[in-house]
Amino acid sequence: MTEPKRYLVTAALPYANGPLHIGHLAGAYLPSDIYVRYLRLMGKDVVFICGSDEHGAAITIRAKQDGTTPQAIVDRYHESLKTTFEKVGVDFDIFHRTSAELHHETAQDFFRVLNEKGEFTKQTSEQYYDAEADQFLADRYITGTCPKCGHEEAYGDQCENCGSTLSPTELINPKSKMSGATPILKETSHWYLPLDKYEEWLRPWIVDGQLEGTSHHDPKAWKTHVLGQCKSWLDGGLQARAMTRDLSWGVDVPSELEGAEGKKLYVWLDAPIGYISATKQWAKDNGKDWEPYWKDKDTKLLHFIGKDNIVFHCVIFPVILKAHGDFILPDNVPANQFLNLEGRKISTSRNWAIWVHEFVDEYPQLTDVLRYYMVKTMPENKDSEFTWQGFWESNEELVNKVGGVIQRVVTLINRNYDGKIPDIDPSLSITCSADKEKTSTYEAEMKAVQTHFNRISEFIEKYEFRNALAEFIQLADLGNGLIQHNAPWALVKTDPEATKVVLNIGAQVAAVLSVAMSPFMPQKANELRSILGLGEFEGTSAWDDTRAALANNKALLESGHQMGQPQHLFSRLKPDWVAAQVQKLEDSQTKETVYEAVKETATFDDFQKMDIRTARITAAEKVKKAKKLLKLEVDLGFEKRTVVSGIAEFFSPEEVVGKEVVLLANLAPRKIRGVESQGMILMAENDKGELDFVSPSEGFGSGFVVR
Ligand code: B3M
Ligand code: ZN
Repeated sequence: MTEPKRYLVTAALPYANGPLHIGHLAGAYLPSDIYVRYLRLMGKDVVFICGSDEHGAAITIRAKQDGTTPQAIVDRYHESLKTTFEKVGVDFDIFHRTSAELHHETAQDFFRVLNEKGEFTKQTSEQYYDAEADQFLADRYITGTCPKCGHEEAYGDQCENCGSTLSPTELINPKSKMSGATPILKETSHWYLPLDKYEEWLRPWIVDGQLEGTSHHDPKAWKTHVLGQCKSWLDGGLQARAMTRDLSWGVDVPSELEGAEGKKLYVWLDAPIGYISATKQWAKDNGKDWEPYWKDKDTKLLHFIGKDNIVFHCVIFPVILKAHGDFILPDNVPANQFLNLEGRKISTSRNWAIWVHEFVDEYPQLTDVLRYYMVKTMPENKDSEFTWQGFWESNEELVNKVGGVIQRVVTLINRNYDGKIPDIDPSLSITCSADKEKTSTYEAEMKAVQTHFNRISEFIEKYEFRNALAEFIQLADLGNGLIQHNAPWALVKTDPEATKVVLNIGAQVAAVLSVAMSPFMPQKANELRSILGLGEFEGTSAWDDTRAALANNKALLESGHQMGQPQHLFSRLKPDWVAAQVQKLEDSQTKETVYEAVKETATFDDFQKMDIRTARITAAEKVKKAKKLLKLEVDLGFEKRTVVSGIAEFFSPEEVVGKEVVLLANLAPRKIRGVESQGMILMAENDKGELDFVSPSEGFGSGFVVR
């Protein structure tokens, strides 16, 4: 394949219905940001597109929950997402929004073109309708039991538990998300995109990468799990999919079309077109032309997404682009899988999540450590897991390995040579392993540096960010090993010339590290640049320059170059930090209510056997040596009973005297701790194990039957 002339990189448009959590970051935003930062440092022409997805059920349902309007929701979260991305260093060229007028126009134009070309079919069908909310229930407006896996909270378009694509009528026990009502079926007509019609070219394009008249891609470069998902859809047979909805929030179907009234574009039709409208807005703002980025076959188009968005980016959006004509198709869709958190699925509703804005506001100095750890545990090919222990260990690794080599090199160069890179005799040999007999030279070590650096590039270009990071650590290890084996603080007394070689290489390693870490940890990279007396990266092609320098045996820091003072790039975290973070997570989660299953059916006769009476507690005392028990005197009006009750952990004797209760009066007497208990007070127990009395209203009277 020829070298692309330009790159267009998109990251999935997050719904503007809530803040960003670490799962989002690991899924689409960090990998795309790293890739783009790398391309920029290679001097490539690249535009990095994102924005908020402001339509769809996610927004309207959130508005309903919060008792506000969809507009208020999207305004709030668009801003919040935008600042969060800035704070965590995800550096889009534009963060647009799908509620923008330019987007509505762009999406409607697409719809018109497809309609005029006859790409849609119009179909009438029965769909679920919520009579209470007066609304049709497509997609996420409806939930029910998944017919494939039995998950009870499956959506009308997808089951998040098993990943199946669903349609609302497949759900068992469907329920409206708007009112909780059981929906009825009602007729409605919509514009459909017959996906099966495009199978003929979709298969060869996805599987072989070849497609006449459009850009090609290398199918070998696609991730196995992405290709696998695509193939399974194709094998399952594609079906027509409705591209419009009966909704009040979204992009209007162009009003001149018959039957357009009350119809909106399907959110998954409008959202990916959001990439195009965002590019248009970016071009407008920067005096550029948007069209080559979307239409020129020399553009490399990449969509970074999470795995639940694969079908939309690999099948539906390509069909829309191709059906429209003029547009190129994605070269790759490097989707990531899901990130779990401390052994469980991330859940926004249960607040089992780490919110990015909260973390970066509380620990701004750890932002890049977060990025580093998120890459280390990135779900590139399978689901992975974030743990605070893992975070802590990653920080240690940065302190020991990356911080370690830099700190020692900078300190020793400052101490021995006033911070100036020493001039060296490259023919001298130095130690390169624990075995002192093994020697190396400046040139050989710099070759090894070059190999690591180039491998980092190769891995990034293959979207293998975890491997790239591992290679980066190996580069730091090379520097550490050199310092370790030569002990320049001692060597300087016996062999000052060899010491210069060791520290010179150490300085070159530090300089290469500053470049190599820049896509992953941009803030720390710039801090390191200033320690080394180098300028910031912004607007430079530092990666390509470094590559060229290493290829031409050119030093990155020339002899005599003045570096700055040593400074700690990373700091240790206390060992109890992990436990504190885990505790915080546990404490902040909203617990899901656990209900006991209803017991086996009892007949009315079974129930009739019980004699339950209203009663009043007239005396109470603790039962000795029994934490949980109170001995109660209970008045039934016609007689008094002694009852032993396991409520002492929740009620004191003083509190319960005078309480009106209900008593199972014909329970066979039993001895408890030597006291005969003549009945049982009925108590309610919640899912936390807390007890409360079941009581008639004050003054109801004792001895009466409960039936
Ligand atoms: N808003 C879905 C999601 O966050 C979505 C992506 C749109 S990309 C065009 O999962
Ligand atoms: Zn399922």
